[in-house]
Amino acid sequence: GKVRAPTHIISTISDDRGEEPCYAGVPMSTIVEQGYGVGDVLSLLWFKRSLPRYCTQFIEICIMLCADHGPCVSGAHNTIVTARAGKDLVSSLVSGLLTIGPRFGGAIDDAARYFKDAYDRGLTPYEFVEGMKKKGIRVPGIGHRIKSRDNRDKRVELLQQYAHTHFPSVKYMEYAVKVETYTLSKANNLVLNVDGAIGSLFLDLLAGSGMFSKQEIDEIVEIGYLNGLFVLARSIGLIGHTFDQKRLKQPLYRHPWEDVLYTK
Ligand code: Q5B
Repeated sequence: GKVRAPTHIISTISDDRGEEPCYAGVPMSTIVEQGYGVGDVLSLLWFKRSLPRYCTQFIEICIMLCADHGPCVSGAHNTIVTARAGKDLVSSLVSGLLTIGPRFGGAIDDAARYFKDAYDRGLTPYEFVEGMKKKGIRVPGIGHRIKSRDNRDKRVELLQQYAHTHFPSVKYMEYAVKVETYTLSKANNLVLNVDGAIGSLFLDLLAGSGMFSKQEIDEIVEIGYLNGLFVLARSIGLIGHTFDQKRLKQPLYRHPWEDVLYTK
């Protein structure tokens, strides 16, 4: 009989061999004709399934809310400096993306991991936060440079409002809010930040939608899908900053001497 040579690549999310490309088995004509949105496409390509409308709308809200946060944040700053050095779009974009990590925008996966572990183990916020402190780990999803108890992050409020209205359960988000109440008793800026809000609410989406098995949820959290939301979203803003600098014909950036402490 025929012997199939072993393939070098296995792929399960998309197929371009037929008349039209398919995302997780859904043909492009269906995607266009049925009015799928970016949230639906992301669900097909990342989770290999169609999710209910309230979930895909939540994903789209995350993308819109995280698309940009001004020129002063780490990512935009890198992109602006790179664009002003005369570099191309892709270089400017990736230079901004490379700042996304545990301190900036890339705390969503760890927030989901730690909040899930703490909630599932029944830890009180006190036990959780003090346990993290003993280990010398900052609580991912908590703290912000400019947001505080008196200057709340509107993005977090909008996500919470949406989830309260549409999600069947918000147990992880409520736990994150209890953690925030405790951390705010320590310092004014230890608020639940946008990473923490998305991390905890995505746990609620995964657990409450009935679309994922427990094993699948554990795998998603372990692999770490959720920083991808910030990377995807912020790419929109970083591309915008690149075009902005080019349009403004901004010269090479040089940081002022006065703003550097030269010391031995
Ligand atoms: N302390 C975000 O710190 C920041 C603590 C903490 C326990 C914490 C910090 C942090 C976890 C990572 C995280 C996402 C670095 C942030 C984002 C997107 C963004 C960005 C934008 C956008 C801010 C002062 C004292 C120290 C610390 C203690 C701080 N955080 N303790 N758990 N989580 N958070 N990142 O203000 O005793 O003096 O040593 O790492 O969730 O990135 O808009 O800018 O859309 O672009 O620099 O919103 O919170 O404070 O480092 O001087 O710390 O607070 O141990 O205590 P800061 P520091 P002590 S959202």
